Amino acid sequence: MDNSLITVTSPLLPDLDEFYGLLKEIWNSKYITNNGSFHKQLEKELASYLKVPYVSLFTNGTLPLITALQALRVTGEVITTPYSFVATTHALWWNGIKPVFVDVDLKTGNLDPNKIETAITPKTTAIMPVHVYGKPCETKKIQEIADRYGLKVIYDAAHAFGVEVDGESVLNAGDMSTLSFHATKVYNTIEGGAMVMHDEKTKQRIDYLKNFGFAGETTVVGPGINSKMDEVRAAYGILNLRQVDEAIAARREVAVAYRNALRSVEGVSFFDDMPGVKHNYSYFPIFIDERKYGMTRDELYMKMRESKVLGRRYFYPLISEFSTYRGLESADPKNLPNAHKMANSVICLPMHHALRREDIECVLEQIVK
Ligand code: T4K
Repeated sequence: MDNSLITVTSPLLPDLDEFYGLLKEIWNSKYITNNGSFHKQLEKELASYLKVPYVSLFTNGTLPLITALQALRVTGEVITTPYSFVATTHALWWNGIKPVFVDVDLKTGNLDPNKIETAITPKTTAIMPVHVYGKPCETKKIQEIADRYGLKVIYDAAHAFGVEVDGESVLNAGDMSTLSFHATKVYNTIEGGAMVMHDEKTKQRIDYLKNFGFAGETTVVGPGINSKMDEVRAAYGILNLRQVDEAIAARREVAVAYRNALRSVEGVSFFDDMPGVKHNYSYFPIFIDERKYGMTRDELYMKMRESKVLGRRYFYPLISEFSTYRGLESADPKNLPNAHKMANSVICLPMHHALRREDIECVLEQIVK
């Protein structure tokens, strides 16, 4: 990759010598996948770091979503957000479930709990919200609705690694939460992901399901899939966990610099930290009001690209605009005004631990007039 590019993100990489040391251990053991010792160690270390009872590692962040829906026997219709990465809704489709899109709250970009109830039908079995950009959903309100209607709640927490509300992990909300450890995330295992659950029995069932449903050599307890993380990526993950706090602190510095410079720019808005929340600064979205800013979002986006500043329009287009989902009744733009507003005005600025002062200045030069 061209080193002069300022990309939206850059992977957190473990020290190569340390990684080599762990690779040697793997080579010597000749045990390279299927719940090996590094896999077990990383599950324990993550549960402790994330302050959650149980973690099951996966090979990416999409398969735990698909598997959670299977494990909870979710069917019929599921209420979800259109303002996310397409994997969220694809997980429903792969389970033969009809997605029902509900609009988001402009204050956070997350599913608006006040709009959930009108979308519930006799076929609704679950709610699948996303903590978009790592900003916590209104989990209490969502749980109240779920309890009232007997619905499951599965959080796509792909962006919410380490996020806490009043000292408690946001990953403990709902029936299950799923994480992505893709290279582009705050914490990565190259490709990877995880599911967080509340009890040992559920963890056992998920561990069976991610290994074809095998519970022992000759017993298959259900139609499982293969979504196991191997030893090499688990070892890489163990090393990255040791430096993730430092990386998040560096991201915070970037967020502070962006906010200080952008607060006075007319037509540009962004999210501030939420009270009581431990953020992970996984993304830094800005929203362009073209009438006040004097330039459209896409004009600014292209201008940035020409100067080698590669922001991204996460999440444009909305999931509800992709051909697979566009025909759904709930995908009607009239049903999703806030989501459309956000998708049509967003640019995620470069945000990662390795941005230098001069990179931040270069990004800001494109935006501050
Ligand atoms: N749910 C949500 C809410 C999600 O956001 C995601 C994934 C998922 C579920 C599914 O999780 P996974 O199955 O992916 O684990 C990226 C990621 O591929 C995807 O993981 C992520 N969300 C999504 C928001 O972003 P792209 O297509 O935008 O990534 P890409 O390849 O264009 O990379 C973006 C930039 O990052 C590049 O311009 C340069 C930099 N980069 C990227 C890679 C891969 C690097 O510097 N090094 C790298 O190795 O999808």
